[in-house]
Amino acid sequence: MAQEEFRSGFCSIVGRPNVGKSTLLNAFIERKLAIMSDKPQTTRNRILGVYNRPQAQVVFLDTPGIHKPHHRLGEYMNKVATSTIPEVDVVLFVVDGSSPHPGDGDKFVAEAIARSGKKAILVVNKMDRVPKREDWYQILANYERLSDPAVRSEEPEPGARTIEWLDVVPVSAIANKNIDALLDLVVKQMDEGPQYYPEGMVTDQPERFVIAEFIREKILQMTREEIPHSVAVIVEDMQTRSNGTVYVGAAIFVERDSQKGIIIGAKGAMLRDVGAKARKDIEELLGSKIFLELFVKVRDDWRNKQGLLRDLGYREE
Ligand SMILES: Nc1nc2c(ncn2[C@@H]2O[C@H](COP(=O)(O)OP(=O)(O)OP(=O)(O)O)[C@@H](O)[C@H]2O)c(=O)[nH]1
Ligand SMILES: [Mg+2]
Repeated sequence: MAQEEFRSGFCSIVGRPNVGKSTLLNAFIERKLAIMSDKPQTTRNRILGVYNRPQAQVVFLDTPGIHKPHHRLGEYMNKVATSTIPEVDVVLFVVDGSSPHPGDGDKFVAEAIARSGKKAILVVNKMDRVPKREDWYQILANYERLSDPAVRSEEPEPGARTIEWLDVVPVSAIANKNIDALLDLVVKQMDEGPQYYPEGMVTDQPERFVIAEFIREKILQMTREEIPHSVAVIVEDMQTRSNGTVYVGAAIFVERDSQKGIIIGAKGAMLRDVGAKARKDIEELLGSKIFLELFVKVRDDWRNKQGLLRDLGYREE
C-alpha cells in the first residue's frame, strides 16, 4: 500500500476585532498561546501556532482584528493582519454568529479576502449563544452572502470578486464545539508539503514575548475604557536564580500619568493583583516558580510614535 503523503501549509485566522480568533487558535493548539479578552483589539501581532497530526502540519496565524485605525498602532495592526491573507494556503474568516447580521467591519474584511482571490472557510463562531437551532440556518445564510460584492458594498467596484467559500462552519471556540470538524476541513485543503516546524515546537514566539502578553492580558481583563488600549508590556530582565526560581522584571508602559495611577491602584493593590494573576500563567508556561517584579512607566502618546512603537515590539519584520 502506498504511504500516505505528508500534507502541510499555512492558514490565516482573520476577522474584525473580538469575534474569537485567538480563542479559536488556542482551541486548535489546545493550549493558551494567544491572549484573549472581551476588549476589542486585544491581539496586536501575528501569533503563530503549529498544529500537528501524524501525516499533516498546519501553521496557523492568528492576527489582530481588522478595524478603522485611530492611531499608528492600529494602522500597524491592520497591516499585520491583511498582509497574511495573500501569503497563506487557506484563510479562515471568523465572524460572530451571536450577531445575526454582518456589520460594516465584517464587510470590510470580506472585501480584503475577495481582493486577494483566496479561497476561504467561513467560520461562524459563538454559536453557543444561539440556543434555537431554527435560527442557525438564517444566521449562516446571512454571513454566507458576504461572498457577493453587492452585499459587501452598495456600490461595488467594477470587477469586485465573489468569494468562493470552501465551507461554512458554525463553531463555538469557547465550548470547543465543532473544532475537530473544522480542523479536518483545514487539513483537507493542505497540499503535499514539508514539516515546516519540528514536532514539539508550538510557536515561534520568544518566551519573553509570551510572558509580556500574559501580563498585558491581565491588565486588559481588569481595566476599562482607554486603559486597555494604552498599555504595552516588555519583559526587560529574566534570570534563573540559584534556588531555581526565575526572576522576571517587566515594564508596563502607559500614555499618561493618570493612567499610571490607575494601573498601580490604591496602595498598589491593582498592580499586585495583576502580578498575582499573571504569575500563575507564567509559572505554568515555564514550569518553574517565578518572582515577578512590575514597573509602570509613562511614554507620552506612544501609540502614535514610530520610534516608540518599534521599541515596544510593534515593528514590521
Ligand atoms: N460565547 C462565546 N464567547 C466567545 C467565543 N469565542 C470567544 N469568545 C469571547 O469573545 C471575546 C473575544 O475573544 P478573543 O479570542 O480575544 O477575540 P479576537 O477575535 O481574538 O479579538 P481581537 O484580538 O481583539 O481581534 C472573549 O471575551 C472570548 O471569551 C465563543 O465561542 N462563544
Ligand atoms: Mg485576538
